[in-house]
Amino acid sequence: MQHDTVATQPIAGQKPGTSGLRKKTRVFMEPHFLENYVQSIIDGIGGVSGKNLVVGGDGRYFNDRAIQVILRMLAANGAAGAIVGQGGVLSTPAASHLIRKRGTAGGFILSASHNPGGIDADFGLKFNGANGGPASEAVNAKIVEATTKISAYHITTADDVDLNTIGQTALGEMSVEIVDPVTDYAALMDSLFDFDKIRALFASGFRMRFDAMHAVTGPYATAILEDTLGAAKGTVINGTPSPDFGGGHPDPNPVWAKTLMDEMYGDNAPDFGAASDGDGDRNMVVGPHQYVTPSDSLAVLAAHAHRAPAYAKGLAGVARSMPTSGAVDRVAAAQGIESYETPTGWKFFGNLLDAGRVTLCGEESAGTGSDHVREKDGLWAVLLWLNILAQSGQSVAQIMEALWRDYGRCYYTRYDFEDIETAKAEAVMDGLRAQLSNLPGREVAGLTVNFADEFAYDDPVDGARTEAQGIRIGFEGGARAVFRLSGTGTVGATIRVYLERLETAPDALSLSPQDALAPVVSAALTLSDLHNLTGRDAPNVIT
Ligand code: VG1
Ligand code: CO
Repeated sequence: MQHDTVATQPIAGQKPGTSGLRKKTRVFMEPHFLENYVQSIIDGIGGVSGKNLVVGGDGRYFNDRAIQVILRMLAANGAAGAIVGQGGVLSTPAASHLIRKRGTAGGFILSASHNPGGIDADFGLKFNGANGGPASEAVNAKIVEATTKISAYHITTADDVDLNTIGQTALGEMSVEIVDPVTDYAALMDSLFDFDKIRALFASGFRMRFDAMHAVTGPYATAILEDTLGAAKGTVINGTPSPDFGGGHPDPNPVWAKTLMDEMYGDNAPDFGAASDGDGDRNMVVGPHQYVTPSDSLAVLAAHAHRAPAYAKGLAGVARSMPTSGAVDRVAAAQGIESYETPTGWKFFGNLLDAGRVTLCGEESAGTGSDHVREKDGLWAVLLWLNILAQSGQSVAQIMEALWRDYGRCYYTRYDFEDIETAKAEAVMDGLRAQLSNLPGREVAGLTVNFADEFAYDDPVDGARTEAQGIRIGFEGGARAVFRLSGTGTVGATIRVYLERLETAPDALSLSPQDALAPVVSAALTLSDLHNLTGRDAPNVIT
């Protein structure tokens, strides 16, 4: 078999500090673009000679073509073997599990996650390491460096590999194994949860709706919820993955999962609703007439995880990303376990999980997970919720009421200002940065600032320091506003404003989140001067 070496120049343009690359699909499809980035990953991780790697993606437009290129490049670069999800499909948590289970050197995951798919939408590619998690900051830095130095890539000339037939094949010297994407993942879920209890819950008439949003979790959710656990046929909606996610935005939040929200807030709502994102690592949970914020969901899982077999011995510790509300900290404090605050992005949980310091972790952006894999895991969170509901006999409303009564309620919302000119977004952040030291003691919108800083993180395991991870402004009484720029957008800059307010008084636990947060919103917008600096008077998305 012939291997070609093709001369190229640095074009990938991965920004330092980011994991993987997300770009417009058409950019990935430009001649040599994908090849250029794949070779940069291979060079950045020290080559793939003799290594085994997992390859799979969320099935979005260009997934199958990109996988053929990656396989031909792995073969040309001397890889021993590739394990590929049938049809080129693997959810991100399933890929993480496969890397761990098969002990591979890592894997290539093709996804732009919650970003829309299609030829005019977004595509993405990232590398996960041998622990199954997103490449560490150190490995990412090497990949970024490789993108700036690349001068050639290696590729095999060969026909396409048949990705649809399960079994062993080969591409030149490299073995290729096509595996069922669901089997291993479903077995892992079975090992963590009490499937008999959940089966009994469904058998008792418990009704659920799971919105797979035309994305990768459809086959996983159908196999596990309907075929294994006995949920009624039709429990899973939008369950057939499509290359453009049915023209939708596969982001499980109240705005984009509107079909599900309408049903859960309508007459005769099911007992439990959930949704997942493009690549299956995020989850949204909603009870009848009751949206559960991801920050609260993490706190619920921490408070009740012991009800599931895998966590019956209790948790080693928990971790949350900095913008996530403090709800889980309050649960951890009550259990006498450590709660870590990390920068945004799952890669920062990796060391804590590997070192056994934490069992559960989560982010306000609808990501929760545990030490069972090294990615957030949408369906896992839904199954843990189901296990908790089945074992406790409580409803979502009862679980939430008890959480707020026992630990106080962290009202929470996030405002996203999208597609802002980069210079204007930087001006907002610079403006805040410049006033940080003058803020403590200042009163804004009836709230007094008690601390203000720019978040930096010292990894407790390897000591690595990560700076400039968002601006935090705390107010007396436990309210907080956080500002940061998104690292996953593909057009302009996105400013995220995270707003939170803690209430512990029994008569303040059932306010409307909007009313409860109004003063924090007003303080945040005043302090940042966001409207003037960006010309935007309203966020694009409120979650
Ligand atoms: C967003 C979320 C962050 C999440 C990241 C990847 O990042 O805020 O919490 O880890 O997406 O999630 P940013 O930088 O845009 O705020 V996924 O499901 O898109 O891989
Ligand atoms: Co995702």
